Amino acid sequence: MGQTIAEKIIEKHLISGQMIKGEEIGIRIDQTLTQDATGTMAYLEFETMGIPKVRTEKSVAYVDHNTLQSGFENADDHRYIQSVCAKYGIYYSRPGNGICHQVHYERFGAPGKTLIGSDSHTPTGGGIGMLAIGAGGMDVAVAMGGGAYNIPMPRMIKINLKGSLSMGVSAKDIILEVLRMLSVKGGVGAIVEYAGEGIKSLTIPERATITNMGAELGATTSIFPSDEVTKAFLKAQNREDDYISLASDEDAKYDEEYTVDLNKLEPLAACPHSPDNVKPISELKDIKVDQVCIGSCTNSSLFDMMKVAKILKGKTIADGVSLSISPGSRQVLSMLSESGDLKDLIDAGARILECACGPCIGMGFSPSSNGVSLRTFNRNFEGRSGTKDGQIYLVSPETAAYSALKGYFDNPIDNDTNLDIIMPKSFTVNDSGIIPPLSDEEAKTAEIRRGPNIKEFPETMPLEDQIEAEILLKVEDNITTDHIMPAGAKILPYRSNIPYLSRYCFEVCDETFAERAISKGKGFIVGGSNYGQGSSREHAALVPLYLGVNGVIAKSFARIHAANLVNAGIIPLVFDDPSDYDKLNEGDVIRLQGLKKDLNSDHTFAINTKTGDKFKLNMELAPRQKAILLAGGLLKYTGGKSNE
Ligand code: MIC
Ligand code: SF4
Repeated sequence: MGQTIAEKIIEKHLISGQMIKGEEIGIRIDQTLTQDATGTMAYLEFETMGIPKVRTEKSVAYVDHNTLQSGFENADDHRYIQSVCAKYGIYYSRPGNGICHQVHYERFGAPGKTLIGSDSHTPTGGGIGMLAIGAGGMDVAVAMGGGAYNIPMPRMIKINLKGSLSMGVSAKDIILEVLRMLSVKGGVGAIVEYAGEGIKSLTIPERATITNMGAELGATTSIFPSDEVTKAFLKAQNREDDYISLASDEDAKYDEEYTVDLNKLEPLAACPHSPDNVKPISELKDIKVDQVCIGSCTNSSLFDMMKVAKILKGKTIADGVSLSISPGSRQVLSMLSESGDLKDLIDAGARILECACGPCIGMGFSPSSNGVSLRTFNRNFEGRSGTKDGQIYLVSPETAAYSALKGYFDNPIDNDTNLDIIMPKSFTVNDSGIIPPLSDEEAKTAEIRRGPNIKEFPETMPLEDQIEAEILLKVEDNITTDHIMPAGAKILPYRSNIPYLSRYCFEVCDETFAERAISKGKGFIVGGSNYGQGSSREHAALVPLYLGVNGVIAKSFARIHAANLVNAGIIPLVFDDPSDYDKLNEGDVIRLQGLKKDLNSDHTFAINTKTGDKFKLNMELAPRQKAILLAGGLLKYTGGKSNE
């Protein structure tokens, strides 16, 4: 039987399990990436494994999130990461060199390879035909040590792209349309493959925009074929040798198929506060705009920036608008300065920020009270911008640039600037922002440099047979890891300091949560469906662990977060009957008994000691995950196995 692109890559990398949908498989990982906000923790975890050198083909540590350095904390963490890289054979991408996903596909990614990254937008690499998956830091640490990465074998979704985009309609509008069709839950447990004649006209940066926001579908990853466009891109990056051609077989079987007619597509926006709350720009025309931010790993390529420069050239942004532009990488910025496009951006009134995540993760540039902010980013969750009432709309670079000029939403198709961009035949390659690994000899004497902001991470514990504890918090559907463990300029510097971070846990939902959890010393969280969507931050599991949370009961979980909970030794429990959610209240006490035995039968019965209600909870976990819970978390499980 024919295979999909993803199935071909998985088969080549399969270490354990069978490629049967839903069953756990283990795959060999060729490359890993980390960024600094999750990297410090991932490397602390890697260090506990006692392995002398990474066992991947290539591992890269990027510094792109915490570049504010307002205190010693960030700079110390960066120094720690750099010293770990020197010691363990890892490439170090310095602050200012660019956003991990953008730099990775420019300089390291390769079709047919597997990549896991401690960042949920790692699937950006699918734009060049990589099987690129976001994971928690512990999983990345294990992969760096040569261990398999385990996922349930995904189902396959095919999206046919028909026709070609009209002027002013963008790759961002394609993925927004897919989000409108499938929702933030539509991709859970699936790999999304793009096919059809429409892909030929899409450049690599456009494909990367689409695979990047596959994370917002909840998908395991998204992938494009590797074709002549991929080859030309790699050649232009001076990496032609990394090219292989990759396509699905004609008789490949997909579980779901959809078609997007590019000819009919119009510019779209994801409205507050969810990436799937999508509306046509034509319906938003009268909305006044206060702020426009162009950049992030979704839309910060040279291709995007050149389009923006064409729109802004010779014009000035509206009086009431503040415009920020963060180019995705040093290569992008350097080429913009060579071509003169940078001058057009500056002269139009843009504030040029450094090549980093910046406003996307709330590192400055928070909107004014109730401010309307148009962003080319990928997430518009409540509070993520740094203000609770910021009205964040996710749009294409074209919509962002035209609207910055007008001061109101402006539809790119109502404008006539020629936006045809010819991709360069060769990019300016200057890898001075990347420090390669040391030789084995030099690495022996390299020292790890730890700063005082690095605190112990909480000890994970083996699953208890009986848990009786209060429901500390009940939250609704689609709770994000930004709700559970917020980021932003004030807190992000403390990603290696779990005790400090814990004060802010669930702050957006309930400011009293952390204090109450500490005083009780144990408890449950009850969630709706898709609990833990969004970021891969394992802090959203480690912090609740520190606060004493024993289990999370939800209608369903997002993939990376569920894995992070298990890795941290917290049991994820799923309502067998979702209507039982309605019968639970904060303050109710839940009793679970005989959990260890019940783990074998994939379900248990819980008793609400307040109401006497009995309800069924599912624990459909892979045998490996059950063993992790019994061992007391992934590191203990891995340590135990290596001592066997
Ligand atoms: C995000 O976009 O939310 C982040 C910040 O990049 C996260 C990682 C993190 O929380 O450090 C992600 O997407 O995984
Ligand atoms: Fe950085 Fe934003 Fe991309 Fe996350 S989504 S990696 S914060 S640019």
